[in-house]
This record gives sequence, C-alpha cells and structure tokens, in this order.
Amino acid sequence: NRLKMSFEARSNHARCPVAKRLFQLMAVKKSNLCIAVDLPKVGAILDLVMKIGPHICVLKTHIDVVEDFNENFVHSLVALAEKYNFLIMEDRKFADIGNTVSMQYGHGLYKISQWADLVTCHSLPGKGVLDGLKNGAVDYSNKGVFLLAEMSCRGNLINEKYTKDTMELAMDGSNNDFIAGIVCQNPHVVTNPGLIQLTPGVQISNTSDELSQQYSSPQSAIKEKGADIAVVGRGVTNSPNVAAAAEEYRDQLWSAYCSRIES
Ligand code: 6AU
Repeated sequence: NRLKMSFEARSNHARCPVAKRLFQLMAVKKSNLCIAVDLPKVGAILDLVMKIGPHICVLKTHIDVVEDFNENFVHSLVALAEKYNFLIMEDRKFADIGNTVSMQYGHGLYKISQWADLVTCHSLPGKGVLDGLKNGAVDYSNKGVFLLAEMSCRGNLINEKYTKDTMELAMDGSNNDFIAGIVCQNPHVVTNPGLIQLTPGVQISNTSDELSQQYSSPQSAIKEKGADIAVVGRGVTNSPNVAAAAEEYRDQLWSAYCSRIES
C-alpha cells in the first residue's frame, strides 16, 4: 500500500528518473508542498520564489499568464531552483495531437522543455500526446510528466472510466519511464508506489472560489484524498506574509504525511 510507504522507500519503485529524484528531494527537504505561482509579473514571481523557496519541493508555473516574459526570467527561476533545491513544473496541460504538443513543448515563445523539469498533460488524446512530448524534449530522460486523471473543479466531465483508462496509459511499458505521477483527487487512483500523486485544490481558509474551484484542508488532501504532494496557489500567494504562509502549509502537509505513514 503506497499510502503507508515512506518517500525514501518509494523512490526505489520509480521508473521515471525525475520521479526518483523528486521522492528523494522531498525526503531530504521534508516538504511535500508545491506552490502555484499564478502571478502576471516576472518581478513579483521571483520575489515570491525567494521567500517560499526554502519550503517547497515543486514550484508550479502557468508561464502563459506572465505579461513580461523574457528568457532571463526562466534562467533566474532555474538558478533559484538550484539554490533552494526544488523542481519546476510548467502546468501547461498539453492536450493535442503529438505533432502539435511537440512544438508547444520544445518551441514557441516559451521553449518549456528547456527549463521545466516536469509538465502536466491531459490523457484525452491518448498515447500520441506522450510520444509528442518525448519528441519535443532534447533528452527526455531528465524530464517527467504528470498526467491528469481527475480534476478539482465542480462539474468537470471526467468519469471513472476515463480515470481508469488514464492509469492504463500511465502504466504502459512504453511510457512509464516518462510518467512521474498523476494529478487526481482520490486515494485509490494511484496504486503503483513509484508514481507520485499530485493533488490541487488545497486551502486552509476557504472551501471554494467563485469559479468552481473546490478546496480541501491539508490534512484531508494527504490523509483522505491520498495526495503525496499538495498544490497550494492562492492560499499562499494571497497571504500578506507569503513566507509564513508557505511554512504553515509545509508543516501541516508534512505532519499529515508523517502521521499517514506511521498510523
Ligand atoms: O490553489 P489555487 O486554486 O489558487 O490554484 C490551484 C492550481 C492552479 C490550477 O491550474 C491547478 O492548481 N489545478 C490543476 C493542476 C495542477 O493541474 C488541476 C486541477 O484539477 N485543479 C487545479 O486547480 O494553478
């Protein structure tokens, strides 16, 4: 049962090298907190990352909401990732034919494959979307994908069969060295201890937003929903003291993980 195993033990089961690295990083840093920095200005993002860097295992970006994007920005992000020891995930949610996602991943304005360790991807197009991503990376052996098997928002169209078929795609022998984990909301979706469950929709003080997002508490995300890593966005970024908020989420999430594996 992967929910009872430590991240150290699970690192030995990871087929994707980046997942192995991430499990080890989480264990060393004692953090299973991913922060979503959904802000429009480069300066504000870098300022935030300098404050939260010590507390996170993954920094999650939506690079296409940045208004003043430039290449120096991603160089600075990569330097901060090295300094504070976290991975960078671009939450692009690729969802097209292989040829298109290959270009979207490796080319265009953002050249995501050059700076992001991890990306998110919808399973909707099937195997071709993963082949396309492999094709868009110079060397995919140091890159990983999180496949969306479920979503956090109310009214989403994903059903049980879609989730099950997504897991089959993830476990397929031709992809499993590239799949680092699964984005989902339930504890029974991920059974393989080598895959990392990433769960968004986590906040301490709200249960929803005005655009269908649904939140659970850090404890519920880890212990009831089975999250290995919880994604926190506005719970931290809207706080008047982002460093203290990040530390608070990190402590609550890590204690919940410790109590999960010990109970
Ligand atoms: O904490 P929030 O609501 O401010 O931010 C949640 C973040 C956003 C979403 O784009 C993302 O998590 N997200 C995802 C991801 C990570 O793929 C999937 C999902 O089902 N729900 C969700 O909110 O950056």
